[in-house]
Amino acid sequence: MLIVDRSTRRSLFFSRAAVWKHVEALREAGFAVASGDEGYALAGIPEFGGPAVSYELDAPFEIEYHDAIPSTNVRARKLADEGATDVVVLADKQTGGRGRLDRTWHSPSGGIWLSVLFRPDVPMAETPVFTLAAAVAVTRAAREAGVEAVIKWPNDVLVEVNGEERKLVGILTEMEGEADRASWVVVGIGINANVDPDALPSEADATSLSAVRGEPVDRRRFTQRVLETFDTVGTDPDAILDAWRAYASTLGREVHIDTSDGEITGEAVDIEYPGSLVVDTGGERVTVAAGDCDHLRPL
Ligand code: BT5
Repeated sequence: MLIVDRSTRRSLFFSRAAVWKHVEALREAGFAVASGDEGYALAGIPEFGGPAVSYELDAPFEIEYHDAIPSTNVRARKLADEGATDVVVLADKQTGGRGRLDRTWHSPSGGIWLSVLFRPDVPMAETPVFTLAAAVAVTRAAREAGVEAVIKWPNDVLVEVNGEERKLVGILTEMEGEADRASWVVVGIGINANVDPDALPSEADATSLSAVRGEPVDRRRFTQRVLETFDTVGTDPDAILDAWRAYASTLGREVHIDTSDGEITGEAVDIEYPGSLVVDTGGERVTVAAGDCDHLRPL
């Protein structure tokens, strides 16, 4: 059977049975393949799933998809222990999703729950920059989908609904290694995509892309855009910081931050590599590496 590779224009020869086997595999993965006199043609891509996200993905990640899994971060950490890299664990639903400090992350079906496992050549202390990169990637994808998302330091993506900021995305970055070099990094990103906000905890002040848009988002494309931006922006610290500043709702706001060393209140004035917030407390400028942040009132 003659097949023409469109990119190289070379003709390839396969047996009819080999082609049929591939077409059947595509159909089993949910792709619609039409057959006619001219041969086979791709007629439909599944809404979500591993093959769907891999198809035309412009980023070097292998996708491991699960309809349901306890936690994509836990699975990615296991893959890290086994030596894997450049893998994205993706799920439609999590049954044991985790936030920071072992908080629960609600992950009903219809969301985009994913963890990116990679092995960057950076010291451990610089890994917070990947949380910023993930926030930038999701915010950009949300804006492309018509949702005016903003970033709240350090790890939330929010959107304003009726004058109130509601949480759309949470990010949990985990890593292991020696001080001078991380062995692996797992960036977990939880996106309330096509989820009914009533299925999320009321105290979380959460919303979803579908609730804000009034219609579902294309989860395949959205996931691809997040991974593509994460892959390109993630290697350029200046680009990350510039994009982060442009999307941040925290800068210029009065904030209250709970840190392991105590509480800080003041005006958030800048972000510094690799992800510290600079707060003007009135008397001095304090650099905060980590903490739980509340936006007080607009300045
Ligand atoms: C986070 O923690 O925001 C990080 C969440 C990371 C979730 C992803 S999903 C893929 C990967 N696999 C995992 O197991 N985790 C990652 P934190 O800042 O600690 O916020 C947690 C708080 O957010 C909870 O205490 C709730 O109040 C609230 N919350 C829980 N589920 C939520 C949801 N779906 N949407 C918005 N808020 C939620």
